[in-house]
Parts: sequence; C-alpha cells; structure tokens
Amino acid sequence: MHWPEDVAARYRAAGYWRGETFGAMLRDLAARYGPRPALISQGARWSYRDLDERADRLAAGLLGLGIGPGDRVVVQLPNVPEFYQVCFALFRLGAWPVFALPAHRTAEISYFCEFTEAAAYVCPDDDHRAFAPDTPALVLGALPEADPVELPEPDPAGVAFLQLSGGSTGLPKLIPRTHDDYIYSFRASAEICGLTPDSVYLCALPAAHNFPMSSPGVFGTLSAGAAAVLAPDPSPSTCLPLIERERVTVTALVPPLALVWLDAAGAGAHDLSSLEVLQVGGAKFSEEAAKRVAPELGCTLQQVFGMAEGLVNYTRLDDPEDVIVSTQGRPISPDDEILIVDDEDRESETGHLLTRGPYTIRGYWRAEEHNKTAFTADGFYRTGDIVRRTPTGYLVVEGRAKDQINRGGDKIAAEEVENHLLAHPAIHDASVVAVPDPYLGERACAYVICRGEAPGRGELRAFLRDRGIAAFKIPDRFEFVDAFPQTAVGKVSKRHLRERT
Ligand code: J2J
Repeated sequence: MHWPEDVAARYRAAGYWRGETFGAMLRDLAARYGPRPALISQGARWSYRDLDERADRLAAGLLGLGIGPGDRVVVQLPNVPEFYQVCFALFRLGAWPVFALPAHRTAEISYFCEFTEAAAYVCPDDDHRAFAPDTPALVLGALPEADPVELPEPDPAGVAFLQLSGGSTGLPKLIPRTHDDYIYSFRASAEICGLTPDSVYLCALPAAHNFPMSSPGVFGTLSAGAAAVLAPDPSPSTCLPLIERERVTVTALVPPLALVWLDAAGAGAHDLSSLEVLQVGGAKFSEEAAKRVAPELGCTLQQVFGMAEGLVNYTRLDDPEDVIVSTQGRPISPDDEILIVDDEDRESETGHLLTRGPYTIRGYWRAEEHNKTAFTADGFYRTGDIVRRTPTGYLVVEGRAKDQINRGGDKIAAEEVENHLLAHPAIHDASVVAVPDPYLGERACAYVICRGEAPGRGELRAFLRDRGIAAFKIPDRFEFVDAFPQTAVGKVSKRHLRERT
C-alpha cells in the first residue's frame, strides 16, 4: 500500500515529505497566528488558537470514549467549523477520519462503517443515527470534550485518514492518505494559488470533498495562516453575499455551479471586487464557459484537474489566457510522473493517464485484488482518464475510460447503481451510462431490461431511494429495452448504448 523505501527516501530528501503531522502543524500555526481568524461560518468565528484548543479538548473527550491510534471514525458533517475540529482531534489521536459526503445515505454510510469496522460515526443530527445503527454515533452539538491530555505523536509517514474514491466498481474504494503526502500536496497547492495570511478562502463545495479540502482547500488555507469562510451551501444567493461581507479572495467550484454563479454575478447586486481567483474543477469546464470568467467576474480563472487518489493539476495564475481557458493545467510537483498510453500500455499522444508521485497513493485500502488492475506493476495509478499533453506539458482531459458518470463533479460508479437496480424483482438486467447534458456536463441514464411488464420510472426512483443511496446517484433517465448492444467479445457495449441517446 505504501511507497517503496527508496522512493520514500527520495521524497524526503527532496523536501516534499517533512515528517510533519497534522497535529503538529496546527500547534505551530496557533503559535504563529493565534488570534487571527482560521474558520468563519455564519454563526461562528474561530481563531487559530480556538481551533487548536478545541481540537485538544475533543481529542481528550474521544480518548475517554476509547478512541485511539488506528481506529476508524466515519465523519459526515456539513460545512461547519466543527468539521475541522473533529479532523484535527482524530489526527492528534492517530485515529483515522473516513470522509463521507453529506449526500450519503444508509447504503453508503453503513458500508463505510462496516468495511472500516468504524469505532464511531460523527454525524450532524439524531436522524442520521439510523444510517449506521450498529456504530456508536457522535452527534454535532454533543461532541465529547474533556481537559487536554498529553498524546503521543503519530507517525508522519502513517495513514492520517481515508478519503473516498469517485469509484467505478460496485463498492466504493477507500484511499489511504498519509500526513507526509497530504500536507505536501496542500502546502504546494497553497503556494501555486498564491495564498498569504491575508487571503480569504470560501469553502462552498462540501468540506469533505478532496478539492475544497486540499487543492488548496481549507487545509491549504490554514497552512498559509489565512482565513477560511464556510458556506452552508454553494448557491450564489448564499455565497455572493458572503464574498462581499468577508472580502473573499479565492474560492472553488464545479463547472455547473460556475455557470450559475456567472449568471447571478451578472446581475451586479453584490460587490465581488475582492475575488482574485476562481478555481473550477471536478469535471471538464468548457472553453466557452471558461472564457467568461475573467471578464464577467473580474478575477483569474484557475482550472483544477485533480483526484482524491493524489495527482492534482493546476493552470498557473500567470499563464497566458489561452492556456487557462483551454487546458486543465499541469501537475503540482516536478516529481509527478505522467505517462500517457494506449490500450496496450504503449506511449501515445492521447490516451490513458497513468501517474506516480509524492502524493499519489500506491494502493487502495484493503483492496488487494482491485489494486492489481488499478495500478501498474511499477506503481503507476491508472486514473481512468483519457488525456492529451500539450507541447508545454499541460494536460487536456479528452474523455474517460472508467465506468463512471461524472454528474457535474459528482461521481457515480455505474456498477454500484446497476447492482441496486438488479435487486428489483422486475429487472432482468441494467446498464447505466452517461448522457451529455448542457448544464451538468453529464447525466446518468439507466437502460433496463425487464422481466414482463416494466415498472414505472417513478417506482424505480422510489425503489432506489428506499435502498438508501445518495440522491445524486439515482438515474436522471430510464430507458426500457429488449436487449443490450454487445461488443465483439459479448460484453455490454456501453459505447453503443451512449450513442443511442
Ligand atoms: C475533467 N475531469 C476532471 C477536470 C476532476 C481537485 C479537483 C478535483 C478533484 C476531484 C480533486 C477534472 N476536468 N478539471 O480531488 O483535489 C475528474 C477526473 C478525475 C476525477 C477525480 C481535487 N477534475 N476530474 O474531482 O476524486 O475523471 O476528485 O479522475 O472526486 O474527476 O474525482 P475526485
């Protein structure tokens, strides 16, 4: 699962891995920036010192409940300061947050709790307890706190948390990130994004997602001594007033939200003059939309092409306009290795993106079989993305080989939804594919072969909702067919299905 020792030694020698833990980082930040604002939400303003002290008190409270090094704790919280308090408390204990998204329901949460043998589930309210009835729930507003205690320092080379993979398989995979590798990725990101202690980052996307967490996200913001403003939702009606009030300098969006913001900002009701950088990533941002950002919002666009498994690419703030609008950027690190290959793993101009580097995992957690195909023998991660590299080393995302739908940045593993559909007594077979959509980029369409009479579409939606899957995974469309087109080797041809729509 980890990097080979000689490679790790190289990353340390190069200064990427500094042997620093999250807990020590926050201690150091509190010493340097104590009274300055770290986290700002609608109801609260926490200084660096507040965050540091609250993390200590919560760590002591959790320890009192028996939570300790290596324990897994599923964390599902909205964008509130307590999210980071929980993270840092667990980091200090050496316990691992397992990051769930707010949209997750029983199917996902119970799976994470069971698969990770979680010691606890941190959730926003009592209603959420039902998602994981067998795991002790810790509810926001009643988190256990106690007088701080001395704790041993966790190993900086060890796992800090498990991040969620976008996934393409029946069950979501978990991504082990270490203190060393993750801290490097967001410190370097903060530098690329020009963050200083005077920057103000708005976290509009769900805090648990890798993009607003680390690219540079809230962790990168804190590492720079800057302030992070937490928005309860990403709508322009919530966020534009926050930008005006808190003088936000940088924020991150997925493409559909960027479109909505562009339209809302055009009305001119809010002073957005503080905004210097708008990051857009998570799904392909069309060149046409990208060209609107600078003139209409008066800030620099930064395209971000990243993944929770590691590799993150950015256009640089001083790149020429045509590079910013037409590419998805270049890697963070000089030691990010990029390979572009055809189906036979031969180097190719356009093809599958493979990558290896100082913050890209070498294997998913407890997924030995899957790792054999998701990684090459020499440790490259097969991203499942189809890219092209420009002569100056920038990547352009051209498509995707993995069996996934990218619904405006929300990732849906086709197989996961197909398995749920197959549980319906009237469904003989199901195949879920992406169909183009002008707003979301892609939507999900389920092709279904029924036994006898087809159930109604409303019934199928209700069925999936009752199975307890996140709402964004429920297909936007259902098409009933008699048979699926096949490939030469007799598999379902998703390419032909996509072409039907
Ligand atoms: C096209 N596809 C993109 C882009 C991600 C920063 C930013 C995003 C993520 C993220 C992240 C894309 N254009 N600009 O973790 O730190 C698709 C690719 C990629 C997958 C990863 C970060 N930006 N994608 O989106 O783990 O298919 O991470 O492999 O959720 O999103 O999804 P995820």
